[in-house]
Parts: sequence; structure tokens; C-alpha cells
Amino acid sequence: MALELTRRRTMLGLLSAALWSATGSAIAFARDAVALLPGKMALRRLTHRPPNYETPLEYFRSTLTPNEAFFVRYHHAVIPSGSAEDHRLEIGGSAVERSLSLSLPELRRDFAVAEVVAVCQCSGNRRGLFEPPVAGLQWGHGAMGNARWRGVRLADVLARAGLKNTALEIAFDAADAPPLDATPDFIKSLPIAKALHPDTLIAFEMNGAPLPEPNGFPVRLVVPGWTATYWIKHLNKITALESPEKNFWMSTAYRMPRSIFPLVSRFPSQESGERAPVTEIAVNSLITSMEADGALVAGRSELRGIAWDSGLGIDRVEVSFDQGLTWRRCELGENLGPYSFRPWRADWPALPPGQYEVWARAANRAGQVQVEKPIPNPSGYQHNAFHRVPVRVSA
Ligand SMILES: Nc1nc2c(c(=O)[nH]1)N[C@H]1C(S)=C(S)[C@@H](COP(=O)(O)O)O[C@H]1N2
Ligand SMILES: [Mo]
Repeated sequence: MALELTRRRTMLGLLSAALWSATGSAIAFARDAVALLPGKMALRRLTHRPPNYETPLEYFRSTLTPNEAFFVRYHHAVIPSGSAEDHRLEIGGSAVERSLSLSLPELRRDFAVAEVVAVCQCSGNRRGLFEPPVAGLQWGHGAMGNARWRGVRLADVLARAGLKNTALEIAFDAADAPPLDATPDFIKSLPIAKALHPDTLIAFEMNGAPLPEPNGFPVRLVVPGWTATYWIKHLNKITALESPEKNFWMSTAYRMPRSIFPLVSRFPSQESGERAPVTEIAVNSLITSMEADGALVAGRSELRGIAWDSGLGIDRVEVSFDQGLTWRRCELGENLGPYSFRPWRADWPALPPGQYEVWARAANRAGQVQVEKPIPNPSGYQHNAFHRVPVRVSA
């Protein structure tokens, strides 16, 4: 059974729409652009088939994003069924000694359980904020979420299959398909180092509950620090390769000019002269405490938000009330691990009455800093410009 999408407008939907439009996003909000997916509350709909829904900004006020509000992204309209009983995970390819076929009970029984809190962020998050506009889904700030993922280590499963030292990449597939054969099957691969990293999981739980159907039930790949394109949902096939995976989603899509995005975490077997695959999540932050009209009221609104990066660690978050002339350091909050959203807050400075804009920027321990203007690139990836929010200071 494919996902049944409920298109009914509910009270919840209307409420969420009202909240969303109140967050002051630059994205226009169509009045009917809410719909319900199984296990979800009303999210902002970008497309219905395939389902692409983003999380309204107010849900980022909690460090962990509620499962019901977690964004949903699919490339293909035909989505695998969610039957846990029949699901099997096949492991094979020329770079393993033996093929495996694992049921979910076997996966849970035979391997140690591991957990990680990590941000799952689409490479194209905030694409809709690029000026001039870039083709592709016009995401606002909500093509991301932070969750506690629980599952087994990919490294352990590969070890059971007898990974050979000739292995170069590990490829991942699921049963989703385009309605016609127009677009190629969605397959992604990882370099061996990232695949074998102890934080890379085959996850069956999200925030203490089974994965919601639209977030990959019954199992998905979790690749902490790397953008969500690698986080294959409904994972059913793992192939150990001795040569680079060459399908469209690796060789053409999700690539960026190398010179403008120097990466710490690289994927050498997929790099060409001038282009490299998107890998790590760029350092980023968001202000989350706006009033219903999308602005902050000095002294009355809280001044807080979240920051995150690829796991190198948030070093500092700063806010500016004078267009970046001077910056004030914020206080960092609870630390749920290097791949998690890190909450931050600040006290209000004394400001003469008037209208302002507050800018927020984060920097990580590797010295990467957010940028004042998003770095233009052909597919609108890795938008990490300062978040800017209007501020009112009354007399
Ligand atoms: N099976 C499958 N997995 C997939 C995709 C997909 O289209 N099919 N899209 C990827 C992309 S591009 C993103 S951004 C994330 C989104 O994860 P979510 O829907 O759980 O938020 O799933 C990834 N995994
Ligand atoms: Mo994505």
C-alpha cells in the first residue's frame, strides 16, 4: 500500500497555517498548502506527489524536532509500503565475502544497538531564499530536523558480510520508484570512511518511537554530519562497490563547484576536476523566538535560537543589531552531542527606540563561519547566510 495522503483541511491544518504565516518567512504561503501525511501534523506543503513537506519554524524552539512535525522529502511519487514483517535488508556486492539478507528482528537481535542525536538537513534547505531564485523545490527554513536516532552500526553489518579491503564505496537503495521511467532510481553511495564511522547507523527508531512512515519506516540510514540526501529511507539494499557509483544522483545531482565550497569531509572517489558532491552540513543558525507577527520585541520577546554544523562543534553564536558592525556573543545551551542542534540565548542590549534588524551568525571549532550573503551555486545548496529578523524597540 502506498502512502495515503489526507488532503482534508483540519482545524490543526488551519492553525498550523496561521502559525507559519506568522513567522515572517519570506516564502509566500498558499492558503490551501497544508495537508496531512500519516503520523504527521499539518506541515507546509511544497508538492503533494511526490510528498514534500516542510517543518514550520516554531517547532525548532525545542532542541529535538517532534516526529509529527519532522519534514518529509521524496524524489519519486511511488513510495515503498511500510510493512515491517516482510522487510528485508540485502547486503551484497563484489566487495563483500558473502551476501546477507536480514529481517528486522535479526537486525535488532544480532547487532549492538547504538544511538546518536543528529540533524537531518536537506542540501536544498532554504533554496527558496536565494536571490535571484534557483530552480528546484522552494524550501524555506524547515527542510531539516533534529532527532535522537537509534539503530545498529552500518560498520557492524558490513563486518558480518565480510567487507573486503578492496571496497571503495557503499551504495544504498530503497524501493521507491518514479511513476514512469522518466527519472532514475534514487541510489546514493558513501565513501568507506564515512560508511564505517561508528556514528553511521541503520536506524529503526526516532525520538524513542518507530520511524514515522514518511521518514523511512521501517529502517533508514543515518549519516550524522552529512546532508540528508545520503540518509536513504526504507533502506532495503546495501552494495559494497570496488568502483565509484555512477548513477545520476551521484554523478550529476547534488554536486557543487569545489572552489567556492571547500569541504572538510571529502568524498574523493566522487570528485571530478571542478565539482565535488555535497557532503557535510554547512555551519548555520536560526532565530526561533519571534512573536506572532514574525518580529522580536526588545525586552519582551526572548532572544534565542539554534545553531548546528557537521559535527565539528559549535564554537560561538553572535547577534548584531547594527548590520554586522558589532557582534555580541550569545550563551550556548544544552549539548546533546556534536551533530545536534545547539540552543543559544542572549540578553537584550540597551537600544534606543526604533526599528532594527537582528542578525545571527554561528561559527564552528574548525573556524567555519556563516556568510552575510548566500553563496550562489547552480542548484541552490547549502544556504547558510545570517538569519535576519525585524526588531521593535518601543519608547
Ligand atoms: N528512499 C528515499 N530516501 C531518501 C530520499 C528519497 O527520495 N527516497 N530523499 C533523501 C533526501 S534528498 C532527503 S532531504 C531526506 C529527507 O528525509 P525526511 O523525509 O525523513 O525528512 O531523505 C533522503 N532519503
Ligand atoms: Mo534533500
